[in-house]
Amino acid sequence: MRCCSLVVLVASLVLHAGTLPASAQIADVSPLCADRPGATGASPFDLAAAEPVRSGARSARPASDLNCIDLWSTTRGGDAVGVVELRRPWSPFGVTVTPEGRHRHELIAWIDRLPEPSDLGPYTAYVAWATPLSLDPVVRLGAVENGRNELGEVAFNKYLIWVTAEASGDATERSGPLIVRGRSPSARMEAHDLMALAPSAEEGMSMIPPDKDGEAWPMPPSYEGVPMLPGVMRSRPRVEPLRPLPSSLEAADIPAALPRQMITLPDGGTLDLTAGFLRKTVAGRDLVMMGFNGQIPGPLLHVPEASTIFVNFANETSLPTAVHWHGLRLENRYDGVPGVTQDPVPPGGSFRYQLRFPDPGIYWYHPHHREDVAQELGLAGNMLVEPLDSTYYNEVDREEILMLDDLLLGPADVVPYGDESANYMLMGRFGNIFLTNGETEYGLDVEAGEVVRFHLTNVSNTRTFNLSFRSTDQPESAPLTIKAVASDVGRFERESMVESVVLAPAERYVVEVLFPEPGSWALTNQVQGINHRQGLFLEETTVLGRVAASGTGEPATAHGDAAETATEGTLHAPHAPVPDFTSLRTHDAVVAEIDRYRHRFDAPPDLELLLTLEVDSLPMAIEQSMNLDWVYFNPVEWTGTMPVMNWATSGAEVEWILRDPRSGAQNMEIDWSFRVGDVVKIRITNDRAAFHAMQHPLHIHGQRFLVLEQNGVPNENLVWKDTVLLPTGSTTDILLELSNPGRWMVHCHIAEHLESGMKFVFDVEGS
Ligand SMILES: [Cu+2]
Repeated sequence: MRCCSLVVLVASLVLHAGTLPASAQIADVSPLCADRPGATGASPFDLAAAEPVRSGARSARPASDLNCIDLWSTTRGGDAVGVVELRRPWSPFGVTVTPEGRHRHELIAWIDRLPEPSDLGPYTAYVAWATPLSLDPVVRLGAVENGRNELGEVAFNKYLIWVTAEASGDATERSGPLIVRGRSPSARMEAHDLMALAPSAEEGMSMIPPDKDGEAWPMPPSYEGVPMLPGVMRSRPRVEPLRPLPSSLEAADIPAALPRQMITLPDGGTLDLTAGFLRKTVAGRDLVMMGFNGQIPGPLLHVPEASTIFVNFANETSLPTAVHWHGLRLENRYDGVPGVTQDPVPPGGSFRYQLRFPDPGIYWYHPHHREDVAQELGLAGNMLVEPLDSTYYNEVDREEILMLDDLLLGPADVVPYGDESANYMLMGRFGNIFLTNGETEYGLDVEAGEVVRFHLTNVSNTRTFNLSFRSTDQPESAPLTIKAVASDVGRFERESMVESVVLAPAERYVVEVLFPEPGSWALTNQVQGINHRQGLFLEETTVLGRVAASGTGEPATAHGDAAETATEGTLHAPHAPVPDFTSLRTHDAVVAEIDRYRHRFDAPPDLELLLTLEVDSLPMAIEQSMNLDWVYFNPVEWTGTMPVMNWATSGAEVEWILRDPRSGAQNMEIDWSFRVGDVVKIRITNDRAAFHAMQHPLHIHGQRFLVLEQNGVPNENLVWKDTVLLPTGSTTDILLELSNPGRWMVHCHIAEHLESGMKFVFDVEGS
């Protein structure tokens, strides 16, 4: 739809830059920011160059505007100009944030044409500073000069960069005149002009009938503290509501949910697994949900590495379904993707799966047919694949398998889903109730000094978590240090210490935590949402559970779900003293395995993908409001601050797209084919110019891959993955190993994006 104007505008920008004399360009600016006006030497007074897409031609906005800060001169600075790259410091995760969820950036500034400081007055040096828009505090970044300057790390939400002339390069407080300055990309967000929007909001109403069936759609929960525009408030989804329930005959026999059971299976073992309805009380509502074997989460399958098991699956729900075994490099016909590897299992039907587990680690299983409905209603379980090598992990005192989720509840029941297609199609369906292992409050008792290994899986439809352990006595103190050990398909090359864990839908991380002293720690999700209407960041802090560390030396007492403690008790290691928690292992076997591929890392990409979306016939109030949001997108949309707008969108208006830019094919038109043994480098660009750009956790079935670099910055500590978080406006290179023959799906793991069609299938022929 917007492709043609994109091409024309990009071309005109390139021509514009190309007409500048080469001598005016700043040398050696990173490729990420090379197209910025400061870098190309454009006049600082050429506002068209500074904001090239202000006049409705938004498709031309390059990703650099989310990752670079333009520096402009004040009158005193003359021709001085510059650009600052916001480079992500390395972390084990797809984005690097503080425990509060603020994005961390290393700032690298290229500055040119600064005059001699002494020409301006009694000054000898220039100093750079960063300050939030409140102007307090003003943080010294360091002395700067013409050329490249490393300014250290900044993690403010919205901020300004100043360069001032100072009497000394060592100045610790700013006192001299401002010479060049810039503002963070996020600082472009301003409060929406409600007066400008109001007429279009009313006008938009004629585009959407209030409701085809009277009041079939109850209004969804709002986001506390963020009111919506009146026009948006009157929008309704164009699809009918869907709330899967058992037939009235069956309803009386629906059992109450059971706690999760751990089922240990030997090589060759068989599991009977039934998806069905159950009753569960969540946050005071008595709900009919779904579960595997009557449990939420589903049974925890505990199997040895390199084993094969059989699963007799039966569908006793009212929806066609199938079970996908996420992350397993198994035989293709058991991958559980309806329409690709099998027919959907109808209500009352069954299917026998054969699973093999070539890789140790934590995996999970869930439906791959309307997963926006069935997975959210409770159909998800974990598989813990026990390594054959007893030294694979560190010695710890106990292991916990945590499934992180959220659920969207109205006053009495689950908010209905879309029938003909999913709704919440723009951002995905954020829940308003957090569930950890199916419960609103997770509890764990340990003894002070114990180390716990947590196997974390995010099974939510769209929410990305930022998890930390904070002292409940001193919530302002630094959170506990977390050791990142492994991710989706194995261990990192090297263990590393972090303060919080970023977990996108379908990703897994294995981490270890030392509870150093008696006390209580809150498992906390802390993120920065955006109040788009006011152009403000909004901190959201949610306590998901508590870990109590006793100092008495007595055995830990049961807490929380007693049955679960009993069934998973065999995972508790003996209380031997644990080796020094602060030591970090390098996993030589992982390094050696990846060494086979390193010669490919710097090769040009073999294939490319562009992640974008097309919208059609959106209600005008929503479209107008989103036009204003487009000025800035957070690398991650952490929470659902625009629930009504999001709720009113469905497949009728929104299509999320995976596009092969070389062929123009998109979604199921893409027909890549490979042979077993192929290794391909794929460059994935998350289109900043998309009408509503956001992150996508991209999942590749049946294979494994390495994340080589993001925005041109190499990944310095690799791990095999099956799902990668692609931040808004970023470019990510992955190296995909084709080890497993068959027809395999690639898709966004935001359940609603998948439902809108954001998927394709590639073929791998046997060698
Ligand atoms: Cu997506």
